[in-house]
Amino acid sequence: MKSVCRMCHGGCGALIDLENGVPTAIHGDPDNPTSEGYFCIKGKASLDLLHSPDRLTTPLARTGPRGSGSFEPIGWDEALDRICHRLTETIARHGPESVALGQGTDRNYQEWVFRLANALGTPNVVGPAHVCFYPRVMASIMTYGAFTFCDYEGDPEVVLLWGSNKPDTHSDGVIGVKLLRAVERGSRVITVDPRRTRTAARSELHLPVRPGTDCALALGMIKLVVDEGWYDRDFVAEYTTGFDELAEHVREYDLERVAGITGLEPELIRRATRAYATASRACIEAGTGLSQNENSFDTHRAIALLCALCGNLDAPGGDVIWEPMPIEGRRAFPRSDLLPEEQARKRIGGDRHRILSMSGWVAPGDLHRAVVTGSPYPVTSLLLFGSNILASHENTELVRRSLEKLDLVVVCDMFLTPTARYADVVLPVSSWLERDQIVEFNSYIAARRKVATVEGCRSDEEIILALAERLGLARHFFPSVRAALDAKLSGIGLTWEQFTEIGYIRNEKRYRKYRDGGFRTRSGRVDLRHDGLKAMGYEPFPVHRPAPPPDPELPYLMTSAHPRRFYNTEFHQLPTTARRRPAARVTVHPDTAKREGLTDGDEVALFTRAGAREVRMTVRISDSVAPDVVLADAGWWYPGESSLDESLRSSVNHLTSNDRSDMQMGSATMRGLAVGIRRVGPGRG
Ligand SMILES: Nc1nc2c(c(=O)[nH]1)N[C@H]1C(S)=C(S)[C@@H](COP(=O)(O)OP(=O)(O)OC[C@H]3O[C@@H](n4cnc5c(=O)[nH]c(N)nc54)[C@H](O)[C@@H]3O)O[C@H]1N2
Ligand SMILES: Nc1nc2c(c(=O)[nH]1)N[C@H]1C(S)=C(S)[C@@H](COP(=O)(O)OP(=O)(O)OC[C@H]3O[C@@H](n4cnc5c(=O)[nH]c(N)nc54)[C@H](O)[C@@H]3O)O[C@H]1N2
Ligand code: SF4
Ligand SMILES: [Mo]
Repeated sequence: MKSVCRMCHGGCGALIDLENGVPTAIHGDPDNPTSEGYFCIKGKASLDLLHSPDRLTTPLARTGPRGSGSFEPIGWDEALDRICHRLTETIARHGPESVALGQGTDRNYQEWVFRLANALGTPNVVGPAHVCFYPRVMASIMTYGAFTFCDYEGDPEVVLLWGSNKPDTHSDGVIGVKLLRAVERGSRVITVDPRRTRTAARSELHLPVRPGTDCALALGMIKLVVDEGWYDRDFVAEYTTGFDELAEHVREYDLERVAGITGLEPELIRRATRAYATASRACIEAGTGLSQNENSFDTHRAIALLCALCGNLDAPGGDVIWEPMPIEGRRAFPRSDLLPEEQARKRIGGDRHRILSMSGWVAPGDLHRAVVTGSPYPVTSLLLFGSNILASHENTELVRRSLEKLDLVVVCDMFLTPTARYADVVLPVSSWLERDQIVEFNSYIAARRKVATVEGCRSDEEIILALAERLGLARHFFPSVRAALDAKLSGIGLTWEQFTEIGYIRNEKRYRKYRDGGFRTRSGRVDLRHDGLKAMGYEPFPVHRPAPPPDPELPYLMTSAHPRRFYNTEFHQLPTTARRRPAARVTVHPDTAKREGLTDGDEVALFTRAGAREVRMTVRISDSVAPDVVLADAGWWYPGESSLDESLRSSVNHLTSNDRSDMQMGSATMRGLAVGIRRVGPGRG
């Protein structure tokens, strides 16, 4: 049976062998036109996930204190009735905004979560959007009126991987395989990353930037492009606003100063800028390495400006504006029209992180503070659909206090995660092999097929339909998931049944669409200067905000990356992925190891301010990071530990906080955080 893998964001074609209706093996589908048979270690762990003995298979109701992990099994009807009874009570008392919904990393049911929120009338959906993809999405939308993706099939001369480790984090057919093919056909790669990744080591140029300083680098590159005349004069004249003022704005970002801020050689910055700006076709893959600090939105906006200036916007081999297929998908399915304007205005943090709020999300720090303080109004309930927030949201201590204060916590998950232990009701969900879904990417849509059943589990879509019905919202939904899939496809004249026979439809790509009708911005052009941002109280041009002065007690800049074998906080209980990585790792330079008396494999404590929790990790010594940088694994928890503290002992978000966050998006500083390091003893494994 053919399906589409969902062990990461990717969408590799999967072939599943079935014996008597039970999946027994899984491989990459060589006939899939995007992934061409590629299948990674996470994909291969899919059957571990399907058959994991740790899977939850019945709803659970809490019997002990929050966090204790004491539950009793209950039936589905009872669980759903209990939840809806409590929700109805809180909505009657405090209004629908007292109910927050939560979603983790983007999954193919995200639009269902937003539809439920909109139908309920709550503007509060919390998630990691602020530190993930949305700083880039919103910078792009604010600048071009649309979102772009790298056109690897258009044979870029230069690919700039900027805070993005795509070959490891998106090795799939949507990005990784296409990038690889482009490189095979001659694309040159430039990598901007504090760490010498496998890709950085093979790149034509590697810029080992100091964590958190990319905004200064981007502004310095813009200045070079302007000064050297490396920009596309015709495009700038005809399709942009504010060029002269931008040229004036970047004057203070001269090469020497930018080199000082970023720790890079001036000549290296110049070579990289020249290579990118003078290439006839070039694209920028701007990743999460840029989205987790107080400059996140302005960094992505500066990069968006650089792309436009150099004439690479919507150009072959450049950054191409996405035109979604006419299905009822990510854009239309959430039904934002159902949320009354006066409710939308109540979105928590909407007055602080306005650009994030425009995208419909609430930043975790804003939500948890509101829960704990009761201000600006009571938030009493949290329904989480696939998010282990005690490990993934910044500021773990605040998250824990919030989970303790809430009247109702519901967690839909496959496993009893640390977050699920805090729930009043846990609902067991199905894995991707147990679901019918439409998978929507920029380059194609495809059918994910239900090939297995784990008794007792339901999909998020089924749970949302059941909740909607009990809450009297059925009129905004569908009689079944199948009916919803049919409705989603009606725009292309197919039913789900017909679509599964085709399996895969490619999206047509068109270049330079702005030539008929301009850009979808207020001016119809690319707003280099953005007056809308100014009206909201922000700078009309990107500005680099420097880090606080160094603290001798906390001499290292900690950053992190998403690990190759795991997926955010997932797969730590699966034999295929967890076998060779029993503990979280922090990479330190040999000079650091010498100064701190560390040997490879030691257990160390990472710490920030006095009195705050420490994080325990295993040391790996390598000169792939600079002497003042340490790189810690993100997203760790230990499923086998019965104590919550032990289970979360390597979770880096004990160290992160909301002290320095991005003004527009609320992005927390997870990369470029000052820490100290101390040897604890020999390693645990
Ligand atoms: N310090 C630091 N923190 C980070 C990051 C970082 O780099 N550094 N990265 C950030 C980023 S980019 C992201 S996206 C977030 C990720 O944060 P989250 O999305 O919260 O990721 P996970 O914690 O892995 O949560 C996924 C949970 O959903 C469950 N799950 C999997 N599939 C399904 C499903 O189909 N339905 C349901 N209901 N549950 C499912 C999994 O078992 C898991 O417990 O973390 C952010 N936090
Ligand atoms: N295998 C695997 N794949 C994943 C995930 C996973 O957990 N595992 N998570 C998924 C999710 S939710 C996301 S958002 C994406 C993220 O995918 P990417 O965008 O590739 O993000 P990361 O791997 O988090 O970080 C990219 C690179 O940024 C570097 N970096 C760290 N700090 C800085 C900095 O200050 N500046 C610059 N320029 N670079 C920096 C890191 O060393 C890393 O190599 O991956 C997705 N794919
Ligand atoms: S890259 Fe992603 S989609 Fe492809 S096999 Fe691996 S986990 Fe699955
Ligand atoms: Mo993410």
